[in-house]
Amino acid sequence: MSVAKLSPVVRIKADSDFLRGTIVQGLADDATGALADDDTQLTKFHGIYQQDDRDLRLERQQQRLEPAYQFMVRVRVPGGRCSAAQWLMMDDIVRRFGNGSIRLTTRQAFQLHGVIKPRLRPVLQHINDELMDTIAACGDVNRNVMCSPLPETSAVHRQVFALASELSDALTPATRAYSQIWLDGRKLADGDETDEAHRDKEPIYGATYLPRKFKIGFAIPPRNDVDVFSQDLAFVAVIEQGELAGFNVTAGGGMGMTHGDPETYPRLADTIGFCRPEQVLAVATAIVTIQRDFGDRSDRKHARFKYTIADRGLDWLSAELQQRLGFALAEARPVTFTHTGDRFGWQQTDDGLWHLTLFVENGRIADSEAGQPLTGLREIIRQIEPELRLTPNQNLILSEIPPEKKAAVDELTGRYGLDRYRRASPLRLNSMACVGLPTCGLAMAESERYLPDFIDRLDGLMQQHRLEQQAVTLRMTGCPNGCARPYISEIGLVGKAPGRYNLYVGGSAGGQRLSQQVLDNADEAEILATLNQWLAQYSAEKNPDESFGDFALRAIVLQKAVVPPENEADAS
Ligand code: SRM
Ligand code: SF4
Repeated sequence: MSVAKLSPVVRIKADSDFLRGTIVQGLADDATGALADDDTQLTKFHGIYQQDDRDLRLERQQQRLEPAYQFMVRVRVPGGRCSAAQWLMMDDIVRRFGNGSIRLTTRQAFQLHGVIKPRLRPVLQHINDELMDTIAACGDVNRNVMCSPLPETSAVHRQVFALASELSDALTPATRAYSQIWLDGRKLADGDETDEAHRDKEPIYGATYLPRKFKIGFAIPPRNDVDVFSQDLAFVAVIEQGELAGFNVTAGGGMGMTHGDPETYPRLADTIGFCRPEQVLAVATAIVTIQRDFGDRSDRKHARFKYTIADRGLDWLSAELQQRLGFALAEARPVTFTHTGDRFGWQQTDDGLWHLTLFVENGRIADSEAGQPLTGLREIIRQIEPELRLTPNQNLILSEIPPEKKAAVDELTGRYGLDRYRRASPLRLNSMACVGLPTCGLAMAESERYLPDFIDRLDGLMQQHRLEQQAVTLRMTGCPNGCARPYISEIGLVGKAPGRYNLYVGGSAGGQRLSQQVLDNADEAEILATLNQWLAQYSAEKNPDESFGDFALRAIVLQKAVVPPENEADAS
């Protein structure tokens, strides 16, 4: 490919001296709250997005002020596990340096919003002090590695989580830029900056990193909470006689698309074989380097691994993989997924410890006149010192609690109103919204701020049709990028313009099937009227145990003949 055809971001990366650019100079410039344009591409690799408060845009424009620049900082939490001390650090920094809220993401990470430029360094230093980091939380690299947070068999979970964690470390960029820029040259939590051999070489990524972001997840069936079919690469645990036999490997999933551009589309991953636990690192590294070498670097809209696979085919991938590995993947083994959602309330694992999954609506934890969940969690975590697990559905598990502390946890969660999981409808408990307005620069419609009200109204319809106990996955995004994975939910709403959404239905409860668009650019009244009609039909005509997604496919989507038959994935 000629240099002229490369996308501009490739040049920014190549010229950046391993992700440095002029970030240090930009931080020192107090004439503006922003960084240089090129540097805003580079800070993503450091887990930092430049944003502005979109609620204030017009007012600032009228006052001839620059936009209200602020930064979103994403903290990596491999497998979603963090300690009580790490949580308390996050609580402290959002109160002191952010907008007073912790945001749990759909990839089991933390986000804090509203950090102004002079506070970026202190924030990253506090995060580093608790042995966490933000490097590679965003950017054209492997992102936060996901892992089912609460499988019932604790020994298998420990093994799978250990692999997810090891892989996360192996794929972390090696550049010292992060440490030099943000930590004033201090050592990265577990890095070694004195080692010349590792200095500013990127053995896996190279100087221009990957063509685009890359995402990996580990699932433990029957849970598909990490939504394996939406990941660039995923490992599905195969458990035989209670032991971890290995993993089915899936590749080429992705959600993002652009309205009106048929060259872009959500794609389900394909199952490409089986590997043993000790082969995971090699397989992942080989796949990442295949995407590094063959991914499209000319068009960022066509640069995800899903397009590399769609263009070149699975036979090509298998051959390339075998050549790099020196062995072929074995045949995939049977596995079954039943659900993508979280199981709320208390669960005990086979080591005798208890885990309490709390519902966090759209992942946002902030104190307000309506309640004090942030403060409540701080008190519980100080007193009980649980391990915390962030779920792939934006919820939170107070984990590893000994039986004698259970009653105290119940009392505290009740006192601070953190026990909504006991009262909320199954529809709400299975819902997710992306961040959207006012911070996301790409949002076309509201999502996080709007979904709770929309659910109030949809809950009313569910009751009317005697479906109030029915769990249906409902996901909303403010644009077609798919951050809440709406294209594999049973009901998906994808923002198109203020107050207007495309409606998708027909995804499966286990996340193996893409949903199909049934309404375009519809307002709330049209969406609710349409769903009302289908819920009535579902209530009257569904087969025993038939999910809304399966019914919608059979009775709505296929009747309209809009679904291509190949839109179903199989993990085995
Ligand atoms: Fe996302 C971009 C938020 C998970 C697909 N995503 C963004 C940005 C950074 C907007 C931007 O580029 O300026 C959003 C920041 C909003 C804000 O104000 O905080 C954003 N994405 C999120 C989060 C916080 C949504 C949430 O509500 O939890 C999730 C953070 C995950 C994490 O911890 O790493 C988040 N994003 C996802 C997912 C779901 C997943 O990974 O499982 C997807 C779909 C899967 C996929 O990647 O295909 C996703 N985000 C995108 C895309 C479309 C990528 C594509 O291939 O087209 C963009 C836009 C882009 O990259 O150009 C995007
Ligand atoms: Fe922003 Fe769109 Fe992602 Fe929502 S789906 S957070 S609006 S990029």
